Amino acid sequence: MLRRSVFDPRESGNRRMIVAQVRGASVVLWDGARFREATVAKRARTAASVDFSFVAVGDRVAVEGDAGAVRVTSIEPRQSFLGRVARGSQDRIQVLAANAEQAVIVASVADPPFRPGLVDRWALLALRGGMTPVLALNKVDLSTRAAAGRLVDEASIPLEAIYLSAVTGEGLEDLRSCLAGRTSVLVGHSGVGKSKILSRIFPAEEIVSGELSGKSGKGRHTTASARMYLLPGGGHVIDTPGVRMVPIGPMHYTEVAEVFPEIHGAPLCRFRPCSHRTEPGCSVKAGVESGTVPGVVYRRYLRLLEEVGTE
Ligand SMILES: Nc1nc2c(ncn2[C@@H]2O[C@H](COP(=O)(O)OP(=O)(O)OP(=O)(O)O)[C@@H](O)[C@H]2O)c(=O)[nH]1
Ligand SMILES: [Mg+2]
Ligand SMILES: [Zn+2]
Repeated sequence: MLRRSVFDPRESGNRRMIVAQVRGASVVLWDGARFREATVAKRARTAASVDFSFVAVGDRVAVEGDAGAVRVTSIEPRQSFLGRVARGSQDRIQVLAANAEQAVIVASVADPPFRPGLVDRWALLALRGGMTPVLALNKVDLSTRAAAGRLVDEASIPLEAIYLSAVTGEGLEDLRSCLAGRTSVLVGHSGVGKSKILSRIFPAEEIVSGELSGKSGKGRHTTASARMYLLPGGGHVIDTPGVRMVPIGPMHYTEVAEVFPEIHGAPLCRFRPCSHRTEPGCSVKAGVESGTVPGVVYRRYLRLLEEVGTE
């Protein structure tokens, strides 16, 4: 019989944990059994790429230390990330969440109104970071399920869509089964209901969602920083703060086309690569004429091109 090898201090003192929250210079880690605070060693910080946030929720890290004080010594390379251009910088990526399989893009049918262009942007960021984008259209109680379906159909959103209401609970089971056993991140504009949805899925957790607060009725509790919640059957969900802008940052126009199947899957154009804007012999423009490429899709594509350029 094989004898277990002699005690290696690194086996007990150097373990892997998941970042559940980032609090300035310190982090909250999930060690598989409980959450614990930890600091980040300088060498972990300096080893990270300067182009990306050095630590993000969902990161897997190696730690040293004991029950008293845990320290992150290194951050593992990310399997996937959801990032956007950091404010005030064109080339630094702020990583909202790491290592999730899917990005659940939360939108609402009303209050705030549904904006297909934002769904495209999030889908682009998800695909770029190696995550599968899924749409969760919330607040169907403010309209009807059928009308919500029409919003998505008319915009020709190419994603798997879940329709739900965090208030009535309609569709919540569909979302639950979409999340079960997977690692996901919820993204979307402020006020669409991300936290409210999670408070229905994790009733035991204290999740502050944006009810009007205070005597004046003004001031909303919005999520201040990303946080990870654990699913009982395995997997986790990361709640993120709503962002006002979703700049897609530096990207080639051919990447933009990838988010629109009607454009991406169009027959080859005469010139390649083709920006499908002004080039002669463009099959996408022909498709818009003949109706195989919906006009709404083409217009959203053109709007994104204005941001990335066609050079
Ligand atoms: N009618 C209706 N209201 C909802 C629903 N879901 C959430 N709300 C309300 O929408 C508001 C915003 O909800 P939050 O869960 O805080 O939204 P959020 O997406 O987490 O917002 P941020 O944290 O700012 O990104 C709150 O007043 C909720 O009560 C829903 O399904 N139907
Ligand atoms: Mg929130
Ligand atoms: Zn073309």
